[in-house]
Amino acid sequence: MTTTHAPPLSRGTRPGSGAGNIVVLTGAGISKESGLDTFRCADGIWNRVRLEDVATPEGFQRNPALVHDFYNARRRGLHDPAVEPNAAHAALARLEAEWPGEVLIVTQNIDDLHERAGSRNLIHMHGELNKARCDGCQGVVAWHEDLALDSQCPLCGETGWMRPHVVWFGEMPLEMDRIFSALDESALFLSIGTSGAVYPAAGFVSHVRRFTRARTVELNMEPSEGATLFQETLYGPATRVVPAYVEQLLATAG
Ligand code: BV8
Repeated sequence: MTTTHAPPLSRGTRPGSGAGNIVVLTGAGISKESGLDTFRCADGIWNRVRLEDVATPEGFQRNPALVHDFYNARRRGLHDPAVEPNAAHAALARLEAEWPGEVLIVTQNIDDLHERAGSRNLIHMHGELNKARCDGCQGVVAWHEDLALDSQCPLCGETGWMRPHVVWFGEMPLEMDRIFSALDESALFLSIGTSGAVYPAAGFVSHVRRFTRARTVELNMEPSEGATLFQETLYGPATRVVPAYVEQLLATAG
């Protein structure tokens, strides 16, 4: 585990001074040790399937059955009893419960491991595998089994309009206003388990540096594409570095 430390911040902006709010961005790396694949690692999803075919509206238009198969396989994988929240998810749920200020998790992940670990203040900016959306009535419903072209919308009764409630490339991520409001009020921005390859999430650290005095920290297996933008970095498996960092943070809580 390697660590780089910036000079201590001036008093008042030091996280843990009581009122400091924390925004935590997570990516696929936080779920890796729970048995879920990442996207860009050597054994990642985008090395097995083209994102243009399964994670774009054009791909869905071209071959909806292929896209349904892709997300059905991932949804079934998520429901495997062996797939459970890990110590990193649990540490973030503890941080939310024990930190004196607000803690918001903004996850790029579409799995439900943060919720299952106990996190409540959570935004899935790229959608959720356990939800489906009807392109007919725009209704969003819980969905745990396979989706297909002839799936019926439980809200409007139409068939042929159901799709995964997932944000594809070229689509607007969810709850962006709420995310930027939280970033603007943050005293600490943590980025965990993300390659920093996908925008607008990858741009959050630049936004925080430009418009706030928040401390920026990256916890990852290896330097992300935005690593140099972080004042502090800790590298190693999330189940090791995240609990250690949360422990240290709570020890400083005012
Ligand atoms: C949009 C679907 C605008 C769900 C995904 C500049 C500004 C704005 C947009 C763009 C821009 N430049 C380009 C764009 C377009 C595009 C984009 O960013 N393209 C990239 C490829 C350049 N962005 C978009 O299209 C976004 N939409 O901008 O809309 C708009 C404006 C007006 C009107 C309409 C629209 C939408 C982006 C969302 C796309 N959907 N997924 C799904 O199938 O899951 S993104 C996909 O990548 C994943 O979902 C994931 O969320 C995301 C990021 O991946 P990571 O989570 O970081 O995973 P990755 O594998 O890359 O990295 C894992 C990391 O973990 C690694 O660093 C690894 O070292 C580490 N790790 C591994 N093991 C461990 C570990 N760390 C700790 N412990 C371990 N054990």
